[in-house]
Amino acid sequence: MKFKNNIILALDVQEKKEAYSIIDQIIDYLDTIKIGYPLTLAEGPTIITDIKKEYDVQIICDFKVADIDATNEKIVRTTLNRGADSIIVHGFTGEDSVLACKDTAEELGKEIFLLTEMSHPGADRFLKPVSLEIAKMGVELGITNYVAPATKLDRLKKIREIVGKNSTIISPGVGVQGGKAKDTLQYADGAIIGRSIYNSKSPQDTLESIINSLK
Ligand code: NUP
Repeated sequence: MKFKNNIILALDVQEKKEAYSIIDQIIDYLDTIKIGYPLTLAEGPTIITDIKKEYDVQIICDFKVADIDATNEKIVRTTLNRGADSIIVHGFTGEDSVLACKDTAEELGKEIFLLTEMSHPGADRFLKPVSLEIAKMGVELGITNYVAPATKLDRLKKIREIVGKNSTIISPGVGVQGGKAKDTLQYADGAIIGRSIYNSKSPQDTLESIINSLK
């Protein structure tokens, strides 16, 4: 998966009307939208199908799948059948859980992103000690898409070293959480940006200035 302007919009608004209004403002600049629980639980899972029908975009569902293999399989299948192109899954659950996601996505001709370390400060306690191992497990399992934090560039760099230059890394934490798009894109293929765009007075102007800052 490639991302126009190397930016992915995290669309964590909670109303369809607002979601569409934001997409309308950024659609000339971006081709990938990340939808998570905030919008899906507020509007129902048909929102995935609706956005996919209405706009020519790639959808990444950020459901951080973290269950046993049998349940993961159902979550991934249902999400991808709704129209998502890919789904984010946790790695800390281990090999069987992650493989269930990978196999299901492959069967449907779609993709998973493996979440390694997270961007928020709290992740340092439980995830940081194992996140490089999670990335290594991903490589062993043949996974080529990863999520790693824009707020911790040293960790992002290490994860890039582990997953190799041919893997795809998408990176949240740019903007409100403190990460910078240009720094992040030294190591990542896509910067995930939410609040700084959708809470801005002009999502289009904000996005344009972020894109200009990459030059
Ligand atoms: O480690 C992660 N950090 C993170 O912020 C993993 C994530 N999936 N996210 C998500 O990225 C978060 O749920 C939100 O949808 C987006 C960042 O949004 P913002 O901080 O730019 O508003």
